[in-house]
Amino acid sequence: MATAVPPAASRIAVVTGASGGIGAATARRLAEAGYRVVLTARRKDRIEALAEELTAAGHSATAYPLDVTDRAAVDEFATAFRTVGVLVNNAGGALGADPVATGDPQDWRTMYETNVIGTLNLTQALLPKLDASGDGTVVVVSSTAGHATYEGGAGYVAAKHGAHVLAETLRLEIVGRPVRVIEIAPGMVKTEEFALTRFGGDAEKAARVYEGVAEPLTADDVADTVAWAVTRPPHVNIDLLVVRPRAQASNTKVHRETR
Ligand code: 8X3
Repeated sequence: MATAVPPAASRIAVVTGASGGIGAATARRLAEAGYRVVLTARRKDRIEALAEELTAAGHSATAYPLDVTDRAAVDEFATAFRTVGVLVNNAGGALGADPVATGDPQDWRTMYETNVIGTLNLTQALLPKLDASGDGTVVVVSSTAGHATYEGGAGYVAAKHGAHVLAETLRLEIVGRPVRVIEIAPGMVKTEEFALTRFGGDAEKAARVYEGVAEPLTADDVADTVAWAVTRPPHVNIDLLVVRPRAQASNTKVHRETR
């Protein structure tokens, strides 16, 4: 017999990296779906502003400043909850686009820390609470970089492969428990910060990533897939959802319009 979907209203959804881009858009979507959203990110002012905006719109939203790589802080954060319905591991990002021959090892380390260890920290700390909810969902927002490589991408690709493996392995290990593990792997998404951060604030280099691409995905396009996957009935596990703009056939095959 199909299990009824528990009402979102009483359920908490924690979103990491909620200060902008996909994280902020996902928090909005989940709030609209009725979840009590908890926004986390390092930038307190941004998550507080979003929490206020969502609250003013009649949703339930709170902000909790958090660095996902700080395990002690993550453990302390977890004590705030008895149960958690949804954890969206979105915090992460890319640094640099150098070839393997010249890439900065510190960038590689930082990417591993944020994309993999950050996801590990939150998942470990909240897994008992997700279990306790009776119907928990862990979402890992990975990337198409977690599935295939491209020149200049190795540091980020390695980290995102790590996030992908974490999701796959966790799903095997906790089967039988009331927690789903969903991986959403977006391709080219144009957000205000992803490419800018990758290129150390160089706006020209950042703009080149999307040059001639008619319609890269937006943060909301990805948030829509996260919300869709999360709101399926509890027995339905969307293991992996790859989402790209129509103009992108693979990580290395992108249609660019020339003027
Ligand atoms: C973002 C996709 O192509 O920049 O996660 O690696 S890509």
